[in-house]
Amino acid sequence: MSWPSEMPESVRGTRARGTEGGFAVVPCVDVQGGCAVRLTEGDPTRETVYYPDPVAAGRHWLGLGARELHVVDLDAALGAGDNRGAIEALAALAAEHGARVEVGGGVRSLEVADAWLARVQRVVLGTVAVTDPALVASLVARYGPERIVVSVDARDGRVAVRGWVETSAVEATELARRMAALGVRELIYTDVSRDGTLQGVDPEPVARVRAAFPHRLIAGGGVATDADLDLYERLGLDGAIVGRALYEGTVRYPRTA
Ligand code: AMZ
Repeated sequence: MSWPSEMPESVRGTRARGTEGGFAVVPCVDVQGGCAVRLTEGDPTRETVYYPDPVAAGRHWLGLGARELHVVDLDAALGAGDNRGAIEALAALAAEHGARVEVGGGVRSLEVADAWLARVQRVVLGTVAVTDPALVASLVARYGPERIVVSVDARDGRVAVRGWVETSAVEATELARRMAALGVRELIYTDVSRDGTLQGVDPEPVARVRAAFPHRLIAGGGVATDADLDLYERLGLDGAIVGRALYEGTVRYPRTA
């Protein structure tokens, strides 16, 4: 593996922080039943459809200058089919705009990861970080840490898996440490109980993960206003993935400093 855990803290810190210049705000396109949606607290029955076609959602954010899109196949995460065709079309559009795409949801085998990584820049791994860490390590070894992102989605401090239907016994901070030791260099941390609620950010859990993971850390949700983005930035995060607040227009996009 190219990132031994014995690497001195100072080197890891330098390498990990600020390498991509500034705090990133990444629009999220969640896909369920072929539509671009947002769920409330990840509950598939509490769905708001924002665009009937994910490509239209992508066109909107790319048209506003997005350099990166975070795309989730919710049906695949929930084990209820998939939206591969629609997401491939969205990825093709992003490529035309020179924008980077990361895809998560149902990436739980080498074959699925290989298929996505032939089409998009990065995959996002959730469930397998808990159930199959050896797969995470082999993907990092095969593709390099810049193409493998791990999503730590927590409910009351414990990691939620399989479409957030199950809550594992593993603590978010413990998983963050384990992933760093495996060579993972970017995490997305999501507070499941705030996702899609426009309640605003609870700084404590994310600050604990910040302390546990000395590399690139992105907040996966919970943003309601520009003040939440400022708070994440002050906590030392490298960016935030924003869904409902962007679709509802409660945060500015693009964000100017
Ligand atoms: O909203 C949900 N119920 C949900 C969701 N957004 N469930 C999973 N996910 C996302 C995770 C991560 O990006 O945030 O799916 C990905 C993980 O999927 P998997 O299949 O690897 O656990």
